[in-house]
Amino acid sequence: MKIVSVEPFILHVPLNRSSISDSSHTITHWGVVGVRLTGDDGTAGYGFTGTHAHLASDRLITACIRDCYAELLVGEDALDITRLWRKLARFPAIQWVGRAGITQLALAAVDIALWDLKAKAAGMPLWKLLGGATSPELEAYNTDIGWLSIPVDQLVAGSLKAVEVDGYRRLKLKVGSDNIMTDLERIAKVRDAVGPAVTIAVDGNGKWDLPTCLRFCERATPLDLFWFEEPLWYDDIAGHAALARATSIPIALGEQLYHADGFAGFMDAGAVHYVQPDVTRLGGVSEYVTVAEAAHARRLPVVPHVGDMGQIHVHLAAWHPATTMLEFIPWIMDCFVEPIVVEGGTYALPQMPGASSTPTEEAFAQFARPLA
Ligand code: 0YR
Ligand code: MG
Repeated sequence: MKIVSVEPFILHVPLNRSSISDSSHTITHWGVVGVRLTGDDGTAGYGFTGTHAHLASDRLITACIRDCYAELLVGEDALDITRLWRKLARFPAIQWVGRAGITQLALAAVDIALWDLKAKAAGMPLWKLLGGATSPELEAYNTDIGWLSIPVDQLVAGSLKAVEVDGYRRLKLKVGSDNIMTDLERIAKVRDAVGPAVTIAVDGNGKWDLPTCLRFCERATPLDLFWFEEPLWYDDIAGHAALARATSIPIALGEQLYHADGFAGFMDAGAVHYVQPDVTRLGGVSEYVTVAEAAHARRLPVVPHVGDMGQIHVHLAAWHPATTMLEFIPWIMDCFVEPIVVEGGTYALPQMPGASSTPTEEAFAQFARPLA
């Protein structure tokens, strides 16, 4: 199937409340920044990365697709994904200015669109094409109840509702306040409310330094935290290794890493226990698989971060044997032809051909932003 057109797009989708904050970001919209690749038989493949809906930087991503990658794709066979990925990722002049950041996010959008096309051409959902589902049950953990911007009474009420009404058995709470006692009190109140059987992970989004994390972990240990995510600056392998040695709380990270090499560094240093690759940042499915396999070879669990809000990761998670749970944030699901479905705290398997990455016509009509 020859690629005949490469059309980037930007959608800015409003969140389910006016804004949310973690320790490092405050956002009002989620950015779905991607590309439609059309084959000569008329099939369209869609891929996208996830952003904080900042129009100027989103346009750098679509400009990279339009001005750098498009001419490398048009006329090529869309099914030769491995070769095409290398053609784009290793194109000397682009690699020189890129390799991480904008060019890698743009590459992820293209690669996911290629996999969507391939799965559509094969007439099966991506998880089936990759090898079939191995998780008997893909558990969802709820991040959307736990933003740092949620006042503590609402945090407790939302956690209780997620457990008692919606059936979640796993929650994640944001931490990273100026005073660790604020965070400890918030977690303790949730723990009191939901009881010992519900797992509670926390996510620092890279805000604190090592001494702060050490103090926090010592005081948080009785709260039985499932993991401490991004406790320190994203690339600090030695710091995470030191923290991992000092605490019994498992370390999770990976959402800000661009390559398998970074993951290998953390794993070799014993600095990560829950490995969190994100296909929308790693340049696409092939690099994601490299990370998942490297983790699996070390028998570490893989729990992807959902820059795509789970649309594509549900396929990767259902397929890959190192993954038995997946983050859930319900921000953009209404924008897709086949939205993710979570019931009773469990993800449903997608059934339509493709990667569940096709936005609806209504989503384009409502949320598309101009590329220039
Ligand atoms: C909001 N999930 C995360 C969101 C999320 C961030 O800034 O992007 O909290 O990516 O850390 O685990
Ligand atoms: Mg996180």
